[in-house]
Amino acid sequence: MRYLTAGESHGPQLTAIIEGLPGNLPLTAEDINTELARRQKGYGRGRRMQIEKDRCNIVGGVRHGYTTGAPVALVIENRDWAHWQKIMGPDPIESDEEVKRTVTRPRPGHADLNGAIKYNHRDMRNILERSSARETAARVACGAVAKKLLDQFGIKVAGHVLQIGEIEANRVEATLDEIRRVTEDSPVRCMDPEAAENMMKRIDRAKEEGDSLGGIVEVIVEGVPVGLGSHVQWDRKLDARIAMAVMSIQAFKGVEFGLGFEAAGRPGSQVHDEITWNEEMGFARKTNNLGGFEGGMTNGMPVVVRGVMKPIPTLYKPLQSVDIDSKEPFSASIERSDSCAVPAASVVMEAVVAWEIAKAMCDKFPSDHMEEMKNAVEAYRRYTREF
Ligand code: EPS
Repeated sequence: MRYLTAGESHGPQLTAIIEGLPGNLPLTAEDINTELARRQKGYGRGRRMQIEKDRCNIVGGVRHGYTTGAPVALVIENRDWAHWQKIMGPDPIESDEEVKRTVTRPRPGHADLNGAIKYNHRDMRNILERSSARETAARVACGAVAKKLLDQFGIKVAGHVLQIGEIEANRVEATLDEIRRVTEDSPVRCMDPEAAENMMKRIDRAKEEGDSLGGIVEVIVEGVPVGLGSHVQWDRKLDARIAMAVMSIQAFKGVEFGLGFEAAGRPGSQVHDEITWNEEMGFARKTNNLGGFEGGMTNGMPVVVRGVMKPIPTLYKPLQSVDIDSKEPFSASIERSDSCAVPAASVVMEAVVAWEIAKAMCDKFPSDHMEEMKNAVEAYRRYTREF
């Protein structure tokens, strides 16, 4: 199973094609739209989110509410395209025609300069339009399809925000359903209400100061069978694949599982999770310090993964850079931007983690249709319980 996305931030639309889904998976545009709406919320977003109201059109691979087994094609229109048609249109232009909103001043921390050098563009709009986090709408759409698949097997995914700027949330004991419910009502998708208030105040201050904020997001997946991924080859380790998926989210700079970096400071006796067994459940672990992975394989405990997002590079408080034409130093020009997109990133991270788990399920239980896959998963779950 794989997907590709295409489309620019201010182009006509985002497009995604998903290949390899089993037939007979129930799927509607509404399933996807619910997730798209979740991504659009969040304290700290800029004015663009008032323009967009993301809706997904399914334009291939689904008929009468079920996948057919053919590639699933998804389209999300950019409403803002109406204002950008001349600037972003695909047709050739006259050589003397002035191109509006040409970008020659790279933002520190953005893809602008590296991309311009790599692809030989004097207008960095050719880079920033695609590197923009607008693309995450397409990934959330694909993640919604993955969640729908996981749902068939009782596998649940939830994300929440642990930190924005220097404000850290206290750990709250909660079930996955509680996390889903509470974060949906929190403007910063945080389980700790006091920290949430402080996060919002901190975002207000960053906005006033023309600055931006990053943070930490945690995603938890429950109901995952033992043995997804494999220890036998480096690129089959599922934790490694999830790490790549998380790092591929725009602005993400770090990933950890379970205790993560904290494990470095503890002796082994306080890191490794003791093994238990009972008749009903089979094997389990007393704790989950390793975040659901041993040897690149799931161990049946919840997958717990955290991602670090850097602050968005588009700043109202300009940093120093150099114009690529004049080579003169300048203070970066001011562009419309979000001051904090960490709450939205929580939804994006859920999507990419869900995708990797769904893909690993399809790798382990290759099936042409859902009935076949359900039988295979059920038989395997029985086998693991009885092992
Ligand atoms: C983004 C800049 C802003 C964000 C955008 C990502 O857009 P604009 O340049 O149009 O103001 O709003 O995010 C989205 C459009 C989105 O859907 O998340 C950027 O440069 O990455």
